[in-house]
Amino acid sequence: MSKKPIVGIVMGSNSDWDTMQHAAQILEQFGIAHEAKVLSAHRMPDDMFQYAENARTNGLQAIIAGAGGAAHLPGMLASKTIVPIYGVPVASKYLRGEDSLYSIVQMPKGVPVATFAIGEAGAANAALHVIANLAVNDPALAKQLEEFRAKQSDTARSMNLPGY
Ligand code: RP5
Repeated sequence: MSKKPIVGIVMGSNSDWDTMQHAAQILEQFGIAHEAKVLSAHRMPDDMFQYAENARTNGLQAIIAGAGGAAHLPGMLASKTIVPIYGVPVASKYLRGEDSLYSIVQMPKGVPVATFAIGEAGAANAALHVIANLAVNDPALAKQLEEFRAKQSDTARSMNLPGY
């Protein structure tokens, strides 16, 4: 993307990319300038704080943060910036992402993280939610989102079941 990013997609490890790429694909599809990078809360905490501290001045309007296991990245970003954080629990090896979900969703009162479903649906929906928020003040984007939803409805309507 050559335009200055307005949405950041960050994740704890490149092993999260299989999941998080679904957020990137949606933003790409809607033509939203974004960046994607590994930013680990535990392995590179200073970088994480710097990213959060500079997010607003760098022009970010939303940050989609994915992590698995002890998934502290979304919450810690939220503690350092008022840019809205959209948390995506990545499925973990042993607890299949329930640990990630609980780590992200149970924020203390006053420091919110909008938390989505575990995995691919959560990543895609986080991006769609960012788009819905941007569309509030962007009629062209709102039209695009309406069209996306209408197409989805058509697909569901044309679904057939074997024998019916
Ligand atoms: C978390 O630990 C990452 O978000 C990832 O989901 C998980 C495992 O990371 P790797 O060991 O695969 O790098 O920090």
